[in-house]
Parts: sequence; structure tokens; C-alpha cells
Amino acid sequence: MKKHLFIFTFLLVLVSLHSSLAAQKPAGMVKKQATTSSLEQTASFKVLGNCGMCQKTIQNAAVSAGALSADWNMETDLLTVRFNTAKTSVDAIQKAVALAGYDNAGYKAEDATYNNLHGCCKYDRTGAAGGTKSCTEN
Ligand SMILES: [Cu+2]
Repeated sequence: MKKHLFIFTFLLVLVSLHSSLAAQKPAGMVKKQATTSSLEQTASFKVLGNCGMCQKTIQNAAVSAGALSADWNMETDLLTVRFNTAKTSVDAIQKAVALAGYDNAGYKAEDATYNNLHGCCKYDRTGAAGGTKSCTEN
């Protein structure tokens, strides 16, 4: 009986030792995350557009190009993106946004892509006064 108790105690020590080792792992992971976040960058640039539908398309294009977050401001026409510089770039995001049909600070959309946009999304390509906000389908 005493032998059993000894083995049980031994196992208990082993288990607690193991779990304390396991508890150290997440701390190491946190450190790694800090390194990754130093590669994170935020950038803002102009993307012409009209409405909430444009906003969704623009933001989705940015995310599909690797942006961690994307927020397009309908009033200022500014797209703010947060991204990992090891994974994507402002250039790649701007290209993707242009491919979705939206002229921006880096690239102009193909005419054919622009023409395929929903009627209310056909923004003023001159970019004068922040574009025409004529869309009512919000
Ligand atoms: Cu629109």
C-alpha cells in the first residue's frame, strides 16, 4: 500500500512538472507575436469610390491582397490598411483595389472593369471634390 502511495505521489510530481513546462510555452509564443507585430505597418492612401457597396468591394480587395484590416472612409476617400510587411505591400494592395475597379493613389482601374461596376458605384474618375456621392443604395 505504501508503495502504491509512493508511485502515486511520483506520478503527481511528474504531471505537475509537465504542466509547468507546458505553461512556459505560451510565453514564448507571445514573444514571437511581438516580433511579428513589429513587421506590421499602417498606411493610408486615396481610393476613389461612392457608396457602401464600393466600401465593401474596396475593403475586400485590400484584405484579399493580404491586408490584416482595411477601412475605407466614404467621406475622405481614404483607405487605411494594416498589413504585415513580410506578406504584402502598399503596392500589392493598390494593385488589387484597381483590379476590383477602383482608381487609387497607385494604380488606375481598367476602363472595362470600371464600366462593369454597379451603376451607383461609377464614381467620378477625376476625383474632384472627393468624387460624386450620388448613390442612395446604402
Ligand atoms: Cu458604390
